[in-house]
Amino acid sequence: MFQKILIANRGEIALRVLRACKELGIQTVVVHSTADADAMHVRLADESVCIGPPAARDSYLNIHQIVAACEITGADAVHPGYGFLSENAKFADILKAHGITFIGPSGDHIRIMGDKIEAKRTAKRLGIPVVPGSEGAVSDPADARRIAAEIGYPVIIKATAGGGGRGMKVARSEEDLVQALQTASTEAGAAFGNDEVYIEKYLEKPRHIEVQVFGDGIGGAIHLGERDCSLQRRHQKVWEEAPSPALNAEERERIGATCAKAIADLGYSGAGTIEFLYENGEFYFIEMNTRLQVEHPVTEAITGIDLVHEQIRVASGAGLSVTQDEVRFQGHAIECRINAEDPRTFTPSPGTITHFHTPGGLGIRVDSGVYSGYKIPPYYDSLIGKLIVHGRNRVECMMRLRRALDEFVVDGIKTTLPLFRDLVGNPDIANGDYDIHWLENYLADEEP
Ligand code: MV4
Repeated sequence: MFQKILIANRGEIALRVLRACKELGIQTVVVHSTADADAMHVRLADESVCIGPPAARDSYLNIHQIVAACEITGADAVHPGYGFLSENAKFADILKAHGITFIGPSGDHIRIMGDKIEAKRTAKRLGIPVVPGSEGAVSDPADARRIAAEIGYPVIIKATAGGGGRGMKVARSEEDLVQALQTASTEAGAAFGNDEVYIEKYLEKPRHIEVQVFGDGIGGAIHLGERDCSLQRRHQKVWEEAPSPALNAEERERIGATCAKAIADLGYSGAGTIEFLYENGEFYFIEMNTRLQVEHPVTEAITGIDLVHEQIRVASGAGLSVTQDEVRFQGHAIECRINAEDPRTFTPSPGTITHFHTPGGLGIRVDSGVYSGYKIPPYYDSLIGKLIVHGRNRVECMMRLRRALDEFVVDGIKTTLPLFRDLVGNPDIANGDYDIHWLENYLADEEP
């Protein structure tokens, strides 16, 4: 097992990883920017190293500074959290070259999944159902026309280097197609330095359902069920739940088993998330994330498994602490992302939190690094905490969530809490009746 882990992140996830390290009796080092000297995880860590100014590119994204911090402190592993360097293949490779363990998959597996065409080709080869579309990149308008005619309109054009919704264009007819191809390619070139695009059948009203997988690093793999993350705004998840209100036990078992087998065959190591669009009872692979996700606590709630413990175990060569047969899904969990933002316009609202009071009681978990008197710096994303609620079933979970939201106090800044107080009372949400467009439509209708 590792002696000392360096946490290359900030905010609630840095604290989350720190807690797992403490439970495992592993020494902790945190790296932080000058803007984060007052952060809770910096206070709680055994050691801390200031690695640069506020701008992420000069601190949390500065590979050389982080490697130097490892060398100085003698850390033998790095947990990257999510965002920042968590899906940077070069970072994984450099750490390895320095004899430091990257707590995550190999650089090669990160690279494959970072290329959306390569990811899709790999998924298909491994028996995962994919969205019908072009086999690879498309640049010739004549090829595009032929492929689109084959799969049928509407189609969507996506950037190979994209992901997270950037650089996509929908074409509803052959007349739109050539223009969409041109625009998507130009935008992709400008945004990612790679103008390659591919074509898929456009699904009109799918749900976003993702499967949590874990490769044990020694040839095996398990799945931990799915999360429904359909409630998003501008490709930012707002509310996530497990299990998905749309799936039955048989569908869950089938897609889970397919994903676990694929991950084992790939020889993948560590936590992963296989993202699907789900429509009319069918799953369609879109992307795979090779990191721990923000919404991992809903999976922890329904399985009782600590995903960060498992990541650390697997990275150290100890394998997983559970077999697939030992995984039991219990009850229902919902996560609300509490952002320092205006609840209607989502404009960031940094500043000082004058009062912070979190809800408690049975089935309530709050993951947050903030406290009364904490000043939210303006340089990073606006997530200040996550409320995760667990109940024996979805109805109980919703009752508890409503109560917990009433108890939650964050004064001094604007937060998205009022949005969740609205959502928890909405009939569609109560019924689990929503797709990937529901929230944007709801917000558009609510506008004054
Ligand atoms: C799609 C799609 C419809 N059809 N692909 C957006 C983010 C990226 N991960 C994939 N995305 C989509 N891909 C096909 N073939 C619709 C979306 C999409 C979406 C997906 C998940 C959650 C929210 C979304 C919002 C708009 C569009």
